[in-house]
Amino acid sequence: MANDASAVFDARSPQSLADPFTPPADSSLWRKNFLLGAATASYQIEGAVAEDGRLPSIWDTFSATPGKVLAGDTGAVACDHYHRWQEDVDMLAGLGLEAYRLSIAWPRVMDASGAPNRKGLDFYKRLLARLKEKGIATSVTLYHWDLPQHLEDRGGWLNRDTAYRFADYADLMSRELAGSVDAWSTLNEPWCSAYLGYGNGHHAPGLADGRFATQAMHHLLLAHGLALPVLRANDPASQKGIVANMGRGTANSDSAADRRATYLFEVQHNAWILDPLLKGAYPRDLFELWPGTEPLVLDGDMQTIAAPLDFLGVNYYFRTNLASDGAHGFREVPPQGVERTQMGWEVYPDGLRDLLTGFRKTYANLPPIYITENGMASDDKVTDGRVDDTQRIAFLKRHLAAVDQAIKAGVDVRGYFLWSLMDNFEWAFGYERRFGVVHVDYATQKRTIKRSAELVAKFLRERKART
Ligand code: IFM
Repeated sequence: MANDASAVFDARSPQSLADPFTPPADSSLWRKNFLLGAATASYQIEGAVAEDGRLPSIWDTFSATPGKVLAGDTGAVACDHYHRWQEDVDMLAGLGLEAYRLSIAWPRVMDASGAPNRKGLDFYKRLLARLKEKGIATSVTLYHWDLPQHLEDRGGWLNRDTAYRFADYADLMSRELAGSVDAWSTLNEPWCSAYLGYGNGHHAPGLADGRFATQAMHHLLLAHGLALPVLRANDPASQKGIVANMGRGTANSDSAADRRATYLFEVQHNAWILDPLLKGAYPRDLFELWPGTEPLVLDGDMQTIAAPLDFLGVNYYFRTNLASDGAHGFREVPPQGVERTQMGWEVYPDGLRDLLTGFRKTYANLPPIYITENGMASDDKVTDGRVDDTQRIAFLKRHLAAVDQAIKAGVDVRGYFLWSLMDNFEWAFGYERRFGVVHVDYATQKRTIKRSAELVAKFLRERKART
């Protein structure tokens, strides 16, 4: 296998000049059953935070707290998708995207007593019906970080009861939306909810204690495990899974200490989530890294968490280069002279391939995989009505080549979702960081299709024409 996924893209070749995106003829991406779509999340695009009975979420509270989000941005208006959803679905369809991954705002669809909020539910019913009408497959995430604030007021993910409230929410949603969802994901990126939300405080609710992080993770995973059988019972025809952000570590040197540090980094980012889901136990090395943080686990919890999955959603963005910290942990050693994105994240497509092939070796029961997020932020500007996002085009091409390599190495990858359909509220970075393949002018809410999206659309048209 080539060592560098970028090797398949030679920017100087005549083919690349004509079309810097279209995958080579032998790429598995030409398979018509490889799903190509785009993803978003409720708080990042919907806006309308106080409309039609929506309750406050932890991100409303956090973003309203001075100093938490760049430039004091909030999701109050975001991309105004709550009002512009028809135009946005038309845009997805116009691009020929085959699938759309969206999330439901829990505080929009349930009141504090657990009763349904009909107006909020109707919004998602209309949206999903329209997607179906357009022939776009629907991948729905139940929890993409917007926990109702009233649940946080009772301890949030530190309170075991939140896991049971989540199962009630999953029950309501899967009864109401049965038949209109192709794939349900329980959680998006529990690592971020637990570690950034409760471990270091960079995300809502902004708490910072290592013991909180592991306990919050346990309750998140328990919530997932409790929701799965509910989803299966209410909506048997759909696929059920979970979405996790996975971290690729590389060792700064070949020393045993640096290799051990890299291993521990991946335990903290990947095995912390995948071991309970796929092996029914937390990795013991996690508690070597974070002594004294073992969560309270009740009898039966691990069996609940390890219920079989129909798919695993993998979100991938960059790698982290690591060395030993001289004690029992790791420290980051940022490589010099490498390509980076607007986030400062290194462009490293090989990491995606290596993670996928590594998971296949580690987990005998690895379910089929969807790349549920991959993409990059750049400081895109509209010039003469166009956005030429050259760096993103090469980024996407190279990461899709890495996916193709993983498939050829035997990993069952079924699809890929661009993060994101459109520029949106990038959490603690507000609106400055633009991840979309569609540009959003936040003053006018005008959407402008970027060159990357045009090229993805061109490829999809060509693929369709061949079948
Ligand atoms: O915008 C986020 C998304 O909500 C979760 N995954 C990572 C993306 C980029 O940071």
